[in-house]
Amino acid sequence: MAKVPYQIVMQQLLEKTAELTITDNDRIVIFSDLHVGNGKSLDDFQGNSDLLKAALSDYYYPQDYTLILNGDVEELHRYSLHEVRAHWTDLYAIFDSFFQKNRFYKIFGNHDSKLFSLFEAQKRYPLHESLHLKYKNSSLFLFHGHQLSYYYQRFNDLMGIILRIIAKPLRIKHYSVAHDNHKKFTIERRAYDFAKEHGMAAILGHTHRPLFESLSKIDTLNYQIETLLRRYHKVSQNDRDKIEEEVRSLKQEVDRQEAKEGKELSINKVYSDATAVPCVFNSGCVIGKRGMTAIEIADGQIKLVHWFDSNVDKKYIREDLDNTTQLNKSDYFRTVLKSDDLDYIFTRIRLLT
Ligand SMILES: [Mn+2]
Repeated sequence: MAKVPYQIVMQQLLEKTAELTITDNDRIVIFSDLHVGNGKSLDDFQGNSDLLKAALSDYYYPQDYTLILNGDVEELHRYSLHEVRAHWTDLYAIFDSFFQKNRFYKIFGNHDSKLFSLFEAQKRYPLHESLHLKYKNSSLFLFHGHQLSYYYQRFNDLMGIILRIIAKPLRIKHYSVAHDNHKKFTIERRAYDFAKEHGMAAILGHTHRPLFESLSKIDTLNYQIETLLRRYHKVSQNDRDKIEEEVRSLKQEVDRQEAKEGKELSINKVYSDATAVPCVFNSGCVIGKRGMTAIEIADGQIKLVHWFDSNVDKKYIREDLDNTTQLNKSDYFRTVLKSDDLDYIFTRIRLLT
């Protein structure tokens, strides 16, 4: 079959990528889409900046994690690199501490792609377009994700101009693919096809929608509902009442999520007649209203985690005590949303592709 442009772009990306071999002793944390600005009121990063700094310096750094930033770190469509670096010196000091220990990788996205054309000395850190993590005989391929869209390849420079000229004076906050469900889906679907074709796992950002094993939050909620409904007829009346209650509350959560995000197109729904291959992961973003998400790889496992400030969000403290831990004595918490063994995931990818 003839290759379409994004497949050619992705193939080249894979061929020229930097490689990093990891073992069960390595710990990796991946954040993407920080969109760091100038610290003023329109800076999308401002809201969770203290949360990120605390998570990095008080949790990931002391636990020997390697930090990977998977694109859209600086918001250079709106701000100059100079004003970003001048304001967030403490954040760069934290990046420096990881870098000095040789535990720092920076990948660029579409909002910070300007860095690529700078002289090495101006970049501050080596800059990658992608990173190939080799684990045993398996591969995790990290890239920001804008490479999967024609639109961003062709019009990225124009978008920068539009944001500077129009959005900034009108005080429009973050404008991105994050708000367009169809664009998100196209990118996820292409990531899925690419990863599946190569028998690898893809880890991206860009859409701001967290994915784990190719499933979104709504997919996961729907799976939970399915599982409960299958059990319903096999259990006692007493348990049925409990199941009914649980199903109603999950359904409410699906409705809330859809009201917020719009009805989503999902990899899972398109492939509803087949089993979704667990080959796409997305770290979400750092600039969420209720906190930030990240992907962790440690001790042979991969996890999707959510960090939040208990003054902003109490949901997980109420509901998910087992998976939620407090950061020292701060107001910050980390909750594990999903986790699985890498060996199990790669066995499924191998057998299902
Ligand atoms: Mn992006």
